[in-house]
Amino acid sequence: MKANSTALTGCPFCGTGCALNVECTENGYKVKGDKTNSSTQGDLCFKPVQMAKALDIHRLTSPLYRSDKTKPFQEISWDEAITILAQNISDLPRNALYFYLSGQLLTEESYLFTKLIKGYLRINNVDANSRLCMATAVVAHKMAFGSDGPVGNYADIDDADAIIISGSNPAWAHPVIFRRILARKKAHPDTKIIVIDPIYTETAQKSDLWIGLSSGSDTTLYNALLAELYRRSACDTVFIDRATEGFEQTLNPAIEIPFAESIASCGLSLNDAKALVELFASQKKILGLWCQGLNQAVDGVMRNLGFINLFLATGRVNAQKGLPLSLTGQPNAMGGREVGYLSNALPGYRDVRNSDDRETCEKHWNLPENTISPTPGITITDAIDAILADEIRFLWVACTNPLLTLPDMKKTERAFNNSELFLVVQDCVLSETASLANLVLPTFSWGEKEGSMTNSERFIKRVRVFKPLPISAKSDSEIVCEVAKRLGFNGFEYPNTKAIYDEYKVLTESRLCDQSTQEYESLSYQWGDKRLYADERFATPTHKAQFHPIISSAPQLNENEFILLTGRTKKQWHTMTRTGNVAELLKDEEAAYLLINESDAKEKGLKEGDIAVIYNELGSLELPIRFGTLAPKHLFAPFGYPQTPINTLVPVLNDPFSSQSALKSAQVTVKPKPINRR
Ligand SMILES: Nc1nc2c(c(=O)[nH]1)N[C@H]1C(S)=C(S)[C@@H](COP(=O)(O)OP(=O)(O)OC[C@H]3O[C@@H](n4cnc5c(=O)[nH]c(N)nc54)[C@H](O)[C@@H]3O)O[C@H]1N2
Ligand SMILES: Nc1nc2c(c(=O)[nH]1)N[C@H]1C(S)=C(S)[C@@H](COP(=O)(O)OP(=O)(O)OC[C@H]3O[C@@H](n4cnc5c(=O)[nH]c(N)nc54)[C@H](O)[C@@H]3O)O[C@H]1N2
Ligand code: SF4
Ligand SMILES: [Mo]
Repeated sequence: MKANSTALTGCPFCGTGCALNVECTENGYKVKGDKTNSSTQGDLCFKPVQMAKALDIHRLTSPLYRSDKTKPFQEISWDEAITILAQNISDLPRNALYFYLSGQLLTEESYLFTKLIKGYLRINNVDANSRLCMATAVVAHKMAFGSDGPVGNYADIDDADAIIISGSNPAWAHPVIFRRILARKKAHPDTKIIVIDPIYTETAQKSDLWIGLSSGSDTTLYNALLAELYRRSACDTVFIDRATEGFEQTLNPAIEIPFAESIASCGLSLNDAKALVELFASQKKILGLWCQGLNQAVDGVMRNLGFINLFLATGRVNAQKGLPLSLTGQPNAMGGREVGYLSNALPGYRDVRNSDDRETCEKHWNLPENTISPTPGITITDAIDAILADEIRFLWVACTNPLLTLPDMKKTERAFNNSELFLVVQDCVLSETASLANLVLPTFSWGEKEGSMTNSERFIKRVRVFKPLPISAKSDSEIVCEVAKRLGFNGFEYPNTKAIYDEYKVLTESRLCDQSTQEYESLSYQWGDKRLYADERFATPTHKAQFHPIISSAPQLNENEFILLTGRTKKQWHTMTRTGNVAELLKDEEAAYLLINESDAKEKGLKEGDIAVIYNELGSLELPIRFGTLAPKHLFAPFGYPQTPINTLVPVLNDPFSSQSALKSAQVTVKPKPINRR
C-alpha cells in the first residue's frame, strides 16, 4: 500500500461491524468511518483508531516448532511447517482430529476450513469461539423463528419509542450502536431506554430505567411479564392466532405464579416491573437488544426464548411495533454462522443432519455422495475432555486464544499440555495458547488480508489490505489451502479471494442468507432485507413462529457466597493480544479488578484499592477492589487479563440446548488478602 492511499474496509473488533476508511500516510494510518456505508453510516469508536498504532507490535516472524512441548521452540520454514501439519493429520485416525475456529476469521477463511474439515476430512469435529458467544442465540432463533438470523436492523433504533437492553452493555461493547440509541433519545426525548442487568453499567447509568435483577432471574421475569400481559388482555391474540404456535402451552405454567411473587423473587420493584408491562401493553415501537447476559448462562436458550416470547405475544416482529435484535459479539461471527463453522452446520445455514443439505454441499464440492458425516461433531468443552482422555490427539486452533477464554482454565491448560496432543496454533502473535503449542503458524492480521464480513444486522462488507505485509506470515486462507493441497486434496486452487467468495455464495442461493447475486468487489449488502419475516412467513415447517414454555432455573447461593459476573472492559479486546499494546486503550484498564458493592466490601473488611482474594473449588485469584453498584451479593471481574485469568474460577457448566458455557455465574467467596507479616 502506497503512502497517501486509502482503503475501504471493516473494523476488526465488535459485531457492530463499522465500515471504515483507512488512509495510509507517511505518519501512519488514519482510521475514519466510511460515510458511504449504509449500515454504520460513517460512525466508529476509538478502538480501531488507536489500534492502528500497534499493528506491527510483537508479531511472529517465523513458524515455530517443537515435537516435545516441554522443549523450546525452533524456527522452521513454511515448507517444513506445512509438511509437519499435513503429516500429523494423515498419521492420526480422523476421529482423533479437532479444529477450533473464530468469529474473527473472515467469511472466506471460515468457508475454507469448513470445506476442508467437513467435506474433505469427512469429520464434523470443529467448533468456534461462537460456542462461548452466540451458540445460544443461534439455537433460540432456530427454535422461535425456524432459522438462525437476527430479525431486526440498526434503523429500528432510529424510530423506536422504547429500547429494552437486556444482558448487554453496549456503551462499552457496541459503542456505535449505543451512540445511535443516544442520538435517537436526543432527537426524541420521549424515547425510553430500559436496561435489565445486575450491574449498574454505563449503559444503565444513561438509561431511563435500570432493572437491576439478580443473576439467573431473567426467565422468571419474562414469564411473569408474559402472564401479566395476558391477565390484562394486552396480548395481540390476532397475531398470535395468525402467525404463531405454542402460546397456550407457554402461558399455562407462567400464569400459575402470582405476578408480585415472581417479581419479588427476582429482587425487583413491583413498580418497575409494572412499567415494563405497560410498555409492552402499549402500541409503542419497542426494540429489544440482548447479548451475553442472556447467552452465557446455563439456561441461556430459555432466557433468549423468554425475551423473544414477549415480542411474539404482543405482535412485535415488524417495523411498526418493534422487534427483537440479538447483538452479535465478534466482527464476523455472523459470517462464520452463515458458512456453517459450528459442529452441526454446513454453508448457507445448512445442517449436517439433513441429507439434502449434505448432498447439496457434496455436489458443489465435487465429492462423492455420502462423503459428509451426518453426525454433528462434539463441541469444544467436550473436546477438552476428549483431549484429556487421549481420544482427541490433534487440535488446530485459529484466531482465538482458548487458554484464557474457555471455562476452567486449569483444565484447559492440562489438556493443552497433554503430551499425547499435537497442538497447532495459527495466530499473528505468540498468544498464551500459542505458547503451549507444538506448531505455531504466523498469520496476517487486520489490514493485511482481504475478504468479507457480516455484521450484527446481516450487512456484508468487504475487508481490504491497507498496509505492507509481514514477510514471514501467510494469510489464514493460504495456510488452509496449502495444507489441503499437501494432503492431496483437489479443490483448493484459488487464484484470489474473490474466487473463494464466488464459490461460497452459490451455496447461499434460495437460503435465508441468500447473497448469491452479489459481486465480491463491491460487496455492501444486507441479506434478508431490512427485517426478516416481514411477510410473517417464518422459516419453521409450518411457517409459524413458535412460542416455547420457559423453564426457570435460578442458581441457589450458599450463605457467604457471591455470584461472579464476568465480561468486558470498555477499551480492551478479549485477551489483549492487540489492544494491550496501546497506552491509550490501557488507561484505567491496565489490570483486572473486582467490582463490588461498598456495603458488601465493608462487611468483608475491604476498602477501595485493597486486594481481595476470591476463591472457589477451582482455584483462587487476587484482585484490587473497585466499588460499583450491583444487585446484592454480585461481583464483576473482566476476563482476558493474562496475569489474573478469571476463567480459573469459572466451572464448565453448559446450557443443555446450545452447549454454550455459563461464563457469568461462578460462585465464589471473597476475603481480604492476608497481610504478610514477615
Ligand atoms: N470493548 C470491548 N467490546 C467488545 C468486546 C471486547 O472484548 N471489548 N467483545 C465483543 C464480543 S465478542 C462480545 S460477545 C460482546 C459482548 O457484549 P456484552 O454482552 O454487552 O458484554 P458483557 O460484558 O459480556 O456482558 C453484558 C452484561 O451482561 C450482564 N449480565 C450478567 N449476568 C446477567 C443476567 O443474569 N441477566 C442479565 N439480564 N444480564 C446479565 C453483565 O452484568 C454485563 O453488564 O462485546 C463485543 N464488544
Ligand atoms: N469469563 C468469560 N469468558 C469469556 C467470555 C466472558 O464474557 N466471560 N466471553 C466469551 C466470548 S463471547 C468470546 S467471543 C471469547 C473470545 O475469546 P478469544 O477468541 O479466545 O479471544 P481473542 O483475544 O479475541 O483471541 C483472538 C486471537 O486471534 C489472534 N488474531 C488476531 N487477528 C488474527 C488473524 O487475522 N488471524 C489469526 N489466525 N489470528 C488472529 C489474536 O492475536 C488472538 O490471539 O471469549 C469467551 N470467554
Ligand atoms: S463500534 Fe465496534 S465495529 Fe464499530 S468501530 Fe467500535 S469496535 Fe469497531
Ligand atoms: Mo463474543
